[in-house]
Amino acid sequence: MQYVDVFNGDADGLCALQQIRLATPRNATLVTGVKRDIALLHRVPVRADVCVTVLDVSLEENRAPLLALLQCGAQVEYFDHHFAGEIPSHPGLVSHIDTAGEVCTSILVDRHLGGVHRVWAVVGAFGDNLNRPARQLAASLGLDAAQTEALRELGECLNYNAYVDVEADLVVHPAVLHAMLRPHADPFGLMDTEPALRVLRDTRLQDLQLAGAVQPRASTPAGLVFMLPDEAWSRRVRGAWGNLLAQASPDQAHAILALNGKGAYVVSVRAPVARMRGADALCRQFATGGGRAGAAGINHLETDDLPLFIEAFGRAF
Ligand SMILES: [Mn+2]
Repeated sequence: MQYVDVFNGDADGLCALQQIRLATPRNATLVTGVKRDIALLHRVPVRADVCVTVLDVSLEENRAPLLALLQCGAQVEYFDHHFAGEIPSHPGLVSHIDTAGEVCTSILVDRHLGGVHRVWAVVGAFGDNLNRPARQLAASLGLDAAQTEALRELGECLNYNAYVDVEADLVVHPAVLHAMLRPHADPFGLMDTEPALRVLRDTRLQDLQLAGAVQPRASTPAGLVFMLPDEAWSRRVRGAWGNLLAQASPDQAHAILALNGKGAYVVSVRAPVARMRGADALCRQFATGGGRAGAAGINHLETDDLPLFIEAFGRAF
């Protein structure tokens, strides 16, 4: 039997797999990538003697290769919290899918395992920005404030790593991170003893410092528009920096632009935290825009359309 572990390379995917492999050690082939690389199942060989564990990637996005595997006689166990569409009914598939708001894959695995490696579910939930459930799980373990804070930092650093567009911008490949975490049932102290994690922590801090020195490109009564240089650190920092800006100035909207590698801008917009609305409506005025009321984006804004965007931003909030 060939075992394959397919997992999202972010904190939630890593911490879901960590719990499973601590509970059931198994030498599996790893299939993973950056956070937005979610079509992963097509990389698994379609054979009857393959046993696949899938973590934290949408079933809907992986439906065709999943059906091919099941039809071929493979065994698949699937844990996820993203949109799934109709879940196939097949004797080869065991699914643990829950798309409720305050759930992530690490929490689903924690439920499945009866909490035996819950400390890693706390790390995964913090990484997926689910602070309330993460703190509840930490409290159920009797962790104090400093321990909880250490798990939050670990989760955020693991997540920071995966938040890039392409593998070339990763600080550490998620498969390498998995191998590094794997021997450790206890995450405390890892941040200080594992060189790769120290690199992640330092990189994140340096990137945030570089971003903090960038002056706004435009300032409107509604908020600020920033343009980041075309550098790897810009691509890593966008999401984390947007969150920090939003928290630091809750009455202001923020837009962060950077080149998208195709001669145009990619745009992230955050509505003012104090009134989480308007970001999606703004972005949908442009052909490749979309998202949620509080956080939205445009994948491809022609550089000539920058003044148009700034004007629309000023009116949107
Ligand atoms: Mn997740």
